[in-house]
Formats: sequence, C-alpha cells, structure tokens
Amino acid sequence: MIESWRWYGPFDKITLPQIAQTGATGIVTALHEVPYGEVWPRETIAARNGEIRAAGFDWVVVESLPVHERIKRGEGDLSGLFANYRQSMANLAAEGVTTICYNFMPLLDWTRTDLAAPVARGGTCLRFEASKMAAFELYMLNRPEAEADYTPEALQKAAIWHQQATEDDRTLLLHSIMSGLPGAYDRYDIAGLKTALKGYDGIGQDALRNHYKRFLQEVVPAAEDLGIRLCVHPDDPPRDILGLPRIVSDADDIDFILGAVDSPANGLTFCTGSLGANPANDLPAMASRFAHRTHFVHLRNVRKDPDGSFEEAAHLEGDTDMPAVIAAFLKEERATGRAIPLRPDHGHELLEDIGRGTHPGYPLIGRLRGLAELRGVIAGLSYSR
Ligand code: DNO
Repeated sequence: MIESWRWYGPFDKITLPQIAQTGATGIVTALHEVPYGEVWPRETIAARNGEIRAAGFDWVVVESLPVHERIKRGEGDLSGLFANYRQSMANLAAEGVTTICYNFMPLLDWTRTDLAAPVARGGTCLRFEASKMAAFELYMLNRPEAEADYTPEALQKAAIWHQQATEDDRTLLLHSIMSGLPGAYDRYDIAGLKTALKGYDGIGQDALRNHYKRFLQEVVPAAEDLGIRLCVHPDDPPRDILGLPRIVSDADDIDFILGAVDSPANGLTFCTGSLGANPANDLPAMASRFAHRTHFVHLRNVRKDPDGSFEEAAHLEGDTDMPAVIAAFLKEERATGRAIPLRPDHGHELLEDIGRGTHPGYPLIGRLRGLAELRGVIAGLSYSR
C-alpha cells in the first residue's frame, strides 16, 4: 500500500519537510482555493505538483474535487458544471494526477459535536454526541421533526443540555458542527444553514440517488478516457442528518453506486471511520467485497455508544478490526499487482499537537502515531517467513 498524508497546501501548518519525517511517500491534497464548481487551472495544478515533487513526494490522490451543490440538488441547467468537472479531471490527468476522491453528501461533510473531547490517557479526539446534535437540531435550528431521529435517552439529555447551555456553549457547538467542511473557509450561521437546508426541501433519498447517477453518467466516461479513477467518500456519520438524505452509507448504497455506471473508473474511498460509525456495517466483509473497486483507503477507528454517539478511537482501538480490513486490501494488491494509497485518517491531538491550531482531526503527532501503528500491522501481515 502507498503510505500517504493529507496536506492542506501551502497554508497548512504542517510542512512538507515535516511530513517527510513521518515516512509517508504520497501526498493527498486539493486546490482548496478554487471555488466549488470552477475549473482547476492546469498551471495551478502543475505548480502545486512541482512543489510536492520538489519535496520528494508524489501527489497520489486529489481529496477532494468537490461536487457543486446544484449538481446534488439536480437544479437548473447543469451542463456547465459537468463540463467544468470534466475539464478539471482532464487538467489533473495532463499533470499525471489520476486518483480523485469526492463526496456526495448534501451541504455538510463530516459532522462532529466536539472537536476536543478528552481521551482517557491524555490528548483529545473528535466526538459525535447524539444528544448535542439533537439539541442543535431541536433548539437551535428549530427542526421539531428531528425528534424522530434520536433515542428517548438522547432527547432527554438534549433538553437538559439546552436548559444549561450558555451562549458560548451554543456558539462552540455551531462551530464544531460546521468544522467538517473540508478546506472551505466559509461556514454557515444558523440563518444561513436554514436557508441552505430549504434548498433540499422535497429531495429525498431517491431523488438524490438520481442526481448522483446523472453525475456519474456525465463524468465517468470521461474519467475512463483520461485514465482517472474516481473514488467516492462515504457519508460521515453514515445516516441521514438534519433531515438531509445520505446515500453513501452502507453496502447496499455502495452496490447501487458501483452498479450505476459499472466501470473501474467509478470507485470507492474505503473510509473505516465513516463506515465504522454504523453498527450494521461489517467492515472486514465490506472491505473484501469492495476491494476490487477501492482506489483509496482511509484508516481510523471509532468507538460507538448505543444512543448513536461515537468518538474517534486510536487507530488500533475501537470497534473496527483494523488488521482484518487491511488484510483484505493486501489480498487485493497481491491478486492484481495494484498499489492502493492509504492514509491515516484523523488522529488524536497529542503532546505538542495541543494548541497548534491544525485542521480539526489532522494534527501531526496523532496522525504520526496512527500511521506508525498501521505500518506495523501491514508489516506484520506481510511477514511470511
Ligand atoms: C474527513 C475527510 C472528508 C473527505 C471528504 C471527501 O476528514 O475524510 O472530509 O475529505 O468527504 O470529499
């Protein structure tokens, strides 16, 4: 597997020479500065690639080439947006960057309620507390229908949180929930989020699936011609949220997507953290089943609570059998001769990470620990004497 590392570009507080010391050889990045829906210029791609190469790395995966919300909503004449997506792919391919991760989550990317939840032995992790999410939906967004999405216990705790919360608590919760928008620096406030949610009125799972299928039909043939491998990132958390449908959450969803345009260019980012937050997902089984269409692997672990809460555990702790998942990808590599890029997804903030102000989930030491542990698993599984 190709050990890679997500780098947010020249403004990332973690520099390429620092990343070199982790042992990773691949860089995962994006042109975060280009607004969603616009073409990624070839010169800008070339310049970023030059910087990455000069530091001794390969740009192994684009994460992400974002899909514009209008495509997700199926709104209006989309031909320009589809053409722009194809042109960005062509410009990337021309510069030798051929694996592209994206997601199809309406409005919000990964969603957490706490960005610095304490870890038992020190350090902090990202956490999704169902009761806080319920409080946000019911009392800050005033979305009474949300009651149906939570357990009675979570609803009770939500009411108590609401009674006790200060203005600062509410501001912090909004900030945490908005932090998942990767690399995008504009965030919704409550009014903005309400307006954005209205844009999805009447769009259920079936409609979103149709819009997604149309997107695949528009871009996958071009990807095939260009030698591009697209790989969709699963929903995080893997369920409907804020009343928005989510359609990349389990094995049935993935079957639908891979079948919608049945081509190796239409693939998957296998994210153990996202998929692992759904108790019904059997990750080793899913890894075996979908390894042949997996072009990128995100490895991290989660520990789940019965009320739907979960938190990010250390990479080899938590509920997911990480060695079993990795074994499935090593088997695929042995069978096909492919090398699949992986990255340690989020890490805990540990030691000097604390207070450094790196992107939530993307500290240096916590991810370095994760990568080192995963590297050990791979070495162990590859040991054949
Ligand atoms: C979370 C990331 C996701 C991912 C996007 C891909 O840390 O794995 O934000 O980058 O969903 O489009």
